[in-house]
Amino acid sequence: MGSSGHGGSNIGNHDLSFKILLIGDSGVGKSSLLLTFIPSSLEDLSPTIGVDFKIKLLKVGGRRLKLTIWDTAGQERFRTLTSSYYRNVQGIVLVYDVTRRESFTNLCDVWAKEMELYSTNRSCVKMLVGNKVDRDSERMVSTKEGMALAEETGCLFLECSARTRENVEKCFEELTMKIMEDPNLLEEGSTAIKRNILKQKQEKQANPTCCSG
Ligand SMILES: Nc1nc2c(ncn2[C@@H]2O[C@H](COP(=O)(O)OP(=O)(O)OP(=O)(O)O)[C@@H](O)[C@H]2O)c(=O)[nH]1
Ligand SMILES: [Mg+2]
Repeated sequence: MGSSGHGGSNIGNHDLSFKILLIGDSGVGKSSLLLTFIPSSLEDLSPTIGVDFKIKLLKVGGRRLKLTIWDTAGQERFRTLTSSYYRNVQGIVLVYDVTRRESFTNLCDVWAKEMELYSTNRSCVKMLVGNKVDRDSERMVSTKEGMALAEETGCLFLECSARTRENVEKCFEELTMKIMEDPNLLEEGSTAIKRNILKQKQEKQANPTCCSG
Protein backbone atom coordinates (compact mmCIF):
# COMPACT_ATOMS: atom_id res chain seq x y z
CA MET A 1 0.00 0.00 0.00
CA GLY A 2 1.11 3.55 -0.60
CA SER A 3 3.76 4.63 -3.03
CA SER A 4 5.86 7.61 -4.04
CA GLY A 5 6.86 8.68 -0.57
CA HIS A 6 4.82 8.43 2.58
CA GLY A 7 5.12 12.09 3.52
CA GLY A 8 6.48 11.86 7.02
CA SER A 9 9.92 13.34 6.74
CA ASN A 10 9.03 16.42 4.69
CA ILE A 11 5.72 17.14 6.39
CA GLY A 12 6.83 20.60 7.52
CA ASN A 13 7.46 21.69 3.95
CA HIS A 14 3.94 22.54 2.87
CA ASP A 15 1.11 24.80 3.89
CA LEU A 16 -1.96 22.73 3.05
CA SER A 17 -2.86 19.07 2.87
CA PHE A 18 -5.88 17.64 1.07
CA LYS A 19 -7.25 14.14 0.75
CA ILE A 20 -8.81 13.19 -2.57
CA LEU A 21 -10.68 9.97 -3.31
CA LEU A 22 -11.13 8.17 -6.65
CA ILE A 23 -14.26 6.05 -7.01
CA GLY A 24 -16.13 4.28 -9.81
CA ASP A 25 -16.60 0.88 -11.46
CA SER A 26 -13.76 -1.56 -11.95
CA GLY A 27 -11.89 -0.96 -15.20
CA VAL A 28 -12.94 2.65 -15.79
CA GLY A 29 -9.32 3.73 -15.39
CA LYS A 30 -9.00 5.17 -11.86
CA SER A 31 -5.53 3.72 -11.29
CA SER A 32 -4.53 4.72 -14.84
CA LEU A 33 -5.56 8.33 -14.25
CA LEU A 34 -3.60 8.40 -11.02
CA LEU A 35 -0.57 6.84 -12.67
CA THR A 36 -0.76 9.41 -15.46
CA PHE A 37 -0.94 12.22 -12.93
CA ILE A 38 1.74 10.76 -10.65
CA PRO A 39 3.96 8.40 -12.64
CA SER A 40 5.83 5.72 -10.74
CA SER A 41 8.39 3.13 -11.72
CA LEU A 42 6.05 0.26 -10.91
CA GLU A 43 3.39 0.49 -13.59
CA ASP A 44 1.13 -2.30 -12.45
CA LEU A 45 -2.34 -2.16 -13.93
CA SER A 46 -4.03 -5.15 -12.45
CA PRO A 47 -7.31 -4.43 -10.64
CA THR A 48 -6.77 -2.52 -7.43
CA ILE A 49 -7.06 -4.60 -4.27
CA GLY A 50 -8.38 -2.74 -1.26
CA VAL A 51 -7.02 0.75 -1.53
CA ASP A 52 -3.82 2.47 -2.55
CA PHE A 53 -2.62 6.04 -2.35
CA LYS A 54 -0.12 8.37 -3.91
CA ILE A 55 1.16 11.75 -2.85
CA LYS A 56 1.67 14.78 -5.06
CA LEU A 57 3.34 17.96 -3.90
CA LEU A 58 2.50 21.06 -5.90
CA LYS A 59 2.38 24.82 -5.69
CA VAL A 60 -0.84 26.74 -6.22
CA GLY A 61 -0.96 30.51 -5.87
CA GLY A 62 2.31 30.56 -3.95
CA ARG A 63 1.13 27.94 -1.46
CA ARG A 64 2.75 24.56 -1.08
CA LEU A 65 0.20 21.79 -1.29
CA LYS A 66 0.25 18.14 -0.46
CA LEU A 67 -2.38 16.04 -2.21
CA THR A 68 -2.93 12.52 -0.95
CA ILE A 69 -4.93 10.73 -3.62
CA TRP A 70 -6.65 7.51 -2.58
CA ASP A 71 -7.30 5.00 -5.33
CA THR A 72 -10.05 2.56 -4.39
CA ALA A 73 -10.97 -0.83 -5.83
CA GLY A 74 -13.98 -0.86 -8.15
CA GLN A 75 -14.58 -4.57 -7.60
CA GLU A 76 -16.76 -5.10 -4.59
CA ARG A 77 -14.89 -8.20 -3.43
CA PHE A 78 -11.71 -6.13 -3.15
CA ARG A 79 -13.26 -3.34 -1.11
CA THR A 80 -12.62 -3.33 2.61
CA LEU A 81 -13.28 -0.75 5.32
CA THR A 82 -15.12 1.42 2.80
CA SER A 83 -16.31 3.94 5.36
CA SER A 84 -12.74 4.78 6.28
CA TYR A 85 -11.95 5.84 2.70
CA TYR A 86 -14.33 8.75 3.10
CA ARG A 87 -12.92 10.05 6.36
CA ASN A 88 -11.50 13.59 6.14
CA VAL A 89 -11.90 13.77 2.37
CA GLN A 90 -12.01 17.19 0.70
CA GLY A 91 -12.42 16.03 -2.90
CA ILE A 92 -14.01 13.05 -4.66
CA VAL A 93 -13.41 12.09 -8.30
CA LEU A 94 -16.23 9.97 -9.71
CA VAL A 95 -14.94 8.16 -12.78
CA TYR A 96 -16.83 6.41 -15.59
CA ASP A 97 -15.76 4.98 -18.92
CA VAL A 98 -17.35 6.81 -21.88
CA THR A 99 -17.40 3.49 -23.81
CA ARG A 100 -19.33 1.63 -21.08
CA ARG A 101 -22.76 2.97 -20.30
CA GLU A 102 -23.12 0.76 -17.25
CA SER A 103 -20.17 2.47 -15.60
CA PHE A 104 -22.04 5.75 -16.07
CA THR A 105 -25.41 4.58 -14.71
CA ASN A 106 -23.66 2.88 -11.78
CA LEU A 107 -22.40 6.27 -10.64
CA CYS A 108 -25.97 7.03 -9.64
CA ASP A 109 -27.08 3.53 -8.73
CA VAL A 110 -24.06 2.45 -6.70
CA TRP A 111 -21.40 5.08 -6.13
CA ALA A 112 -23.52 8.11 -5.28
CA LYS A 113 -25.37 5.98 -2.73
CA GLU A 114 -22.15 4.84 -1.12
CA MET A 115 -20.93 8.41 -1.05
CA GLU A 116 -24.15 9.54 0.56
CA LEU A 117 -23.82 6.83 3.18
CA TYR A 118 -20.22 7.36 4.17
CA SER A 119 -19.21 10.87 3.23
CA THR A 120 -19.28 12.93 6.41
CA ASN A 121 -18.06 16.10 4.75
CA ARG A 122 -21.03 17.76 3.07
CA SER A 123 -19.01 20.55 1.51
CA CYS A 124 -16.57 18.12 -0.12
CA VAL A 125 -15.93 19.00 -3.80
CA LYS A 126 -16.97 16.43 -6.40
CA MET A 127 -15.66 16.02 -9.93
CA LEU A 128 -17.33 13.81 -12.54
CA VAL A 129 -14.85 12.38 -15.03
CA GLY A 130 -15.63 10.59 -18.29
CA ASN A 131 -12.45 8.65 -19.09
CA LYS A 132 -11.16 6.91 -22.25
CA VAL A 133 -12.18 9.65 -24.71
CA ASP A 134 -9.36 8.39 -26.97
CA ARG A 135 -11.72 5.55 -27.90
CA ASP A 136 -14.15 7.94 -29.49
CA SER A 137 -15.47 5.47 -32.08
CA GLU A 138 -16.70 3.23 -29.26
CA ARG A 139 -18.24 6.02 -27.25
CA MET A 140 -21.59 5.18 -25.61
CA VAL A 141 -22.05 8.18 -23.30
CA SER A 142 -22.16 11.64 -24.89
CA THR A 143 -20.47 14.72 -23.48
CA LYS A 144 -23.91 16.27 -23.14
CA GLU A 145 -25.15 13.45 -20.90
CA GLY A 146 -22.05 13.74 -18.74
CA MET A 147 -22.53 17.47 -18.37
CA ALA A 148 -26.20 17.02 -17.50
CA LEU A 149 -25.43 14.52 -14.74
CA ALA A 150 -22.71 16.76 -13.36
CA GLU A 151 -25.08 19.68 -13.22
CA GLU A 152 -27.82 17.60 -11.61
CA THR A 153 -25.50 16.27 -8.91
CA GLY A 154 -23.46 19.42 -8.31
CA CYS A 155 -20.19 18.10 -9.68
CA LEU A 156 -17.45 19.67 -11.74
CA PHE A 157 -17.08 17.88 -15.06
CA LEU A 158 -14.31 16.88 -17.45
CA GLU A 159 -13.69 14.25 -20.08
CA CYS A 160 -10.20 12.72 -19.96
CA SER A 161 -7.94 10.09 -21.36
CA ALA A 162 -5.37 8.41 -19.18
CA ARG A 163 -3.88 7.05 -22.40
CA THR A 164 -3.30 10.36 -24.22
CA ARG A 165 -3.07 12.31 -20.91
CA GLU A 166 -5.75 14.68 -22.19
CA ASN A 167 -7.22 16.73 -19.32
CA VAL A 168 -5.70 14.54 -16.60
CA GLU A 169 -3.67 17.28 -14.91
CA LYS A 170 -6.53 19.70 -15.43
CA CYS A 171 -8.87 17.36 -13.57
CA PHE A 172 -6.82 17.33 -10.37
CA GLU A 173 -5.93 21.01 -10.70
CA GLU A 174 -9.51 22.19 -11.11
CA LEU A 175 -10.59 20.05 -8.19
CA THR A 176 -7.82 21.44 -6.01
CA MET A 177 -8.58 25.04 -6.97
CA LYS A 178 -12.23 24.51 -6.10
CA ILE A 179 -11.31 23.02 -2.72
CA MET A 180 -9.15 26.06 -2.02
CA GLU A 181 -12.05 28.40 -2.80
CA ASP A 182 -14.03 27.00 0.14
CA PRO A 183 -12.92 28.56 3.44
CA ASN A 184 -14.06 25.51 5.44
CA LEU A 185 -12.11 23.05 3.31
CA LEU A 186 -9.12 25.37 3.29
CA GLU A 187 -9.21 25.43 7.08
CA GLU A 188 -9.36 21.61 7.17
CA GLY A 189 -6.35 21.49 4.87
CA SER A 190 -4.27 23.64 7.17
CA THR A 191 -5.51 21.83 10.28
CA ALA A 192 -4.33 18.56 8.78
CA ILE A 193 -0.86 20.03 8.49
CA LYS A 194 -0.91 21.33 12.07
CA ARG A 195 -2.10 17.95 13.31
CA ASN A 196 0.77 16.23 11.54
CA ILE A 197 3.36 18.62 12.93
CA LEU A 198 1.98 18.11 16.41
CA LYS A 199 2.09 14.36 15.96
CA GLN A 200 5.70 14.54 14.84
CA LYS A 201 6.60 16.61 17.88
CA GLN A 202 4.87 14.18 20.22
CA GLU A 203 6.60 11.23 18.59
CA LYS A 204 9.92 12.98 19.03
CA GLN A 205 9.21 13.58 22.71
CA ALA A 206 8.10 10.01 23.23
CA ASN A 207 11.17 8.56 21.53
CA PRO A 208 14.11 10.83 22.23
CA THR A 209 16.92 9.66 20.00
CA CYS A 210 19.65 10.56 22.48
CA CYS A 211 20.08 9.76 26.15
CA SER A 212 18.74 6.21 25.79
CA GLY A 213 20.24 4.39 28.69
N1 LIG B 1 -8.00 3.37 -24.25
C1 LIG B 1 -7.88 3.67 -22.96
N2 LIG B 1 -7.72 2.70 -22.04
C2 LIG B 1 -7.63 3.03 -20.75
C3 LIG B 1 -7.70 4.38 -20.31
N3 LIG B 1 -7.60 4.41 -18.97
C4 LIG B 1 -7.47 3.12 -18.58
N4 LIG B 1 -7.47 2.29 -19.63
C5 LIG B 1 -7.36 0.81 -19.59
O1 LIG B 1 -8.47 0.30 -18.86
C6 LIG B 1 -8.07 -0.84 -18.07
C7 LIG B 1 -8.48 -0.66 -16.62
O2 LIG B 1 -7.78 0.43 -16.06
P1 LIG B 1 -7.52 0.59 -14.49
O3 LIG B 1 -6.83 1.88 -14.33
O4 LIG B 1 -6.90 -0.62 -13.92
O5 LIG B 1 -9.03 0.67 -13.95
P2 LIG B 1 -9.53 0.87 -12.43
O6 LIG B 1 -10.66 1.81 -12.49
O7 LIG B 1 -8.39 1.26 -11.57
O8 LIG B 1 -10.05 -0.58 -12.04
P3 LIG B 1 -10.19 -1.23 -10.54
O9 LIG B 1 -8.88 -1.04 -9.87
O10 LIG B 1 -10.52 -2.65 -10.75
O11 LIG B 1 -11.28 -0.49 -9.85
C8 LIG B 1 -6.57 -0.98 -18.29
O12 LIG B 1 -6.36 -1.99 -19.24
C9 LIG B 1 -6.14 0.36 -18.82
O13 LIG B 1 -5.01 0.26 -19.67
C10 LIG B 1 -7.86 5.41 -21.31
O14 LIG B 1 -7.95 6.61 -21.06
N5 LIG B 1 -7.96 4.98 -22.62
MG1 LIG C 1 -7.53 0.42 -9.92
